[in-house]
Amino acid sequence: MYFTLILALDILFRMKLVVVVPTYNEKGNVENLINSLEAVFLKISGWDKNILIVDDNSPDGTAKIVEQLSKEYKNVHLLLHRKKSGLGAAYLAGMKEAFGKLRADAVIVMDADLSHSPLYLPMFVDQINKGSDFVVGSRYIKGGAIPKNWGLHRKFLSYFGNKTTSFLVGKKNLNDWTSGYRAIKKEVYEKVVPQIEGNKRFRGYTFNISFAYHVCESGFTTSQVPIKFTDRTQGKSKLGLEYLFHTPIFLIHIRLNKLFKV
Ligand SMILES: Nc1nc2c(ncn2[C@@H]2O[C@H](COP(=O)(O)OP(=O)(O)OP(=O)(O)O)[C@@H](O)[C@H]2O)c(=O)[nH]1
Ligand SMILES: [Mg+2]
Repeated sequence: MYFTLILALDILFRMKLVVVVPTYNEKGNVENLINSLEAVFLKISGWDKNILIVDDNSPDGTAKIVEQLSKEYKNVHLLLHRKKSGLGAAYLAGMKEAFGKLRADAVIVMDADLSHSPLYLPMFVDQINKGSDFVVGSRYIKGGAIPKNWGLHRKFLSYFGNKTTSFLVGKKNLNDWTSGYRAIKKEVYEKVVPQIEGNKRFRGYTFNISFAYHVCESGFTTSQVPIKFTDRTQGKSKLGLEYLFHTPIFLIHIRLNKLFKV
């Protein structure tokens, strides 16, 4: 009786975590990802753990695999869009569903291609438990890494892109502004999203930079955990060239705003 009561109270007061994963043509990765996440969930206590896949009607049938797995795992959810509308839109729709319908207290956003190892998940939850509002998986702090086999141009763009961003936005508390592996508390979502959702130009990498910038500007407690980013082995990258145009525009905009405020 006493044990049942404790169990009931535990379930009632447990915080809810939703891992939000945007997918487009990830049939070679999604099952592996979901199985790995379910295994890692067993190492995280005190949270009700869930997965939300946000698929843009991938032609390769990713959603079918997720639907099948959601019968096996009751904590797997699918948000299916009719057409491809970009990574930024998928993040926004995923967070809206997670914090709204699924009643999440915190969300962890990650890629489906296993470049973001599910094994790092407990580190993010640990930081949230310790009081962080926003946690970034960083490749540019001690213990983090980018793939050795990346071409020089990609290494250069990623490393100096992040350094330049830190300098231009005038914030030194984050080292990896473009990282798509992050934990976000509900308070952060509610404050930041109204500031950025109208701007359709900021998708993908620029979305991540502008989201992180507004988190820092709003005075939330941020922290970083080191991640070793690995290249995908299945499927193709959807990373386009849009960020080469949109990111500098965003950074110039922020810089000019700051100059005119002074
Ligand atoms: N729903 C949705 N997901 C997307 C879209 N574009 C990319 N994704 C997903 O977003 C995640 C990141 O995309 P990737 O193509 O891996 O991009 P990246 O990790 O920045 O680049 P790589 O290092 O080359 O893999 C993956 O899980 C993709 O399947 C989109 O338009 N809609
Ligand atoms: Mg990737």
